[in-house]
Amino acid sequence: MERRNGVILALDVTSREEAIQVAEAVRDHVDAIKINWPLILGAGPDIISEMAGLSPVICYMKIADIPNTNRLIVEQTMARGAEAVICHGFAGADSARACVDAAKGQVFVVTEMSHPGGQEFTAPVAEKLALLAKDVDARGIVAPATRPERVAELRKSVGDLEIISPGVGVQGGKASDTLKSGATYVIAGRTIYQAEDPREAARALSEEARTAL
Ligand code: OMP
Repeated sequence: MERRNGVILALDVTSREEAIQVAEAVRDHVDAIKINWPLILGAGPDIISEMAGLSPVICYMKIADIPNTNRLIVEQTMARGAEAVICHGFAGADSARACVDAAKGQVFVVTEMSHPGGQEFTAPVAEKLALLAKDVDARGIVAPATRPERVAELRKSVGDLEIISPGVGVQGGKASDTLKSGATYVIAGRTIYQAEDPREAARALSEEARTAL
């Protein structure tokens, strides 16, 4: 994917029709679409291929299993046309490495999560998770747009790895602050797909984001 707007759409709708409608409306203003369990369970796994026909796709399968199961999940996902996957690091370096091998490097490792509960267990080990991402040669990390100061700190740990940051809009994060703090892309879901005019919401967000690239 190419960084034209600095925005990734989190497409957490549950119907195939709505997913296609929103994706077609906003795809000029986002650089990729992130697909999570709600859409995969609602529309079936072939939605990954369908979306990949419209935009680069990143899949957040919350992968956090033993290495062999991680490999099987990632192989199934990549075979459907995903560009990258997101995995958790807390299952250990061998589990994350299995994802990296199966995705040929196209893996983002979750560090500190963006919601309030992310401060309970993920924040204290976020730097370790970021270093793990570097050790296993991942493409990048996931860090919280709700805490731009943490994005800046995690940027120091990962050097030139990519940082994708969820939490913009409804969760309270601001795209330009997050990008200025070192994120490569921000991730936004409800603030786009629940807007009265998703295309206009995506256009406005990408305009703000581009000022900070
Ligand atoms: P909105 O809150 O609607 O913008 O959606 C955010 C998206 O990012 C959802 O798909 C979440 O599952 C995802 N996400 C977080 O919100 N916080 C995190 O720490 C990690 C993720 C993620 O890795 O995608």
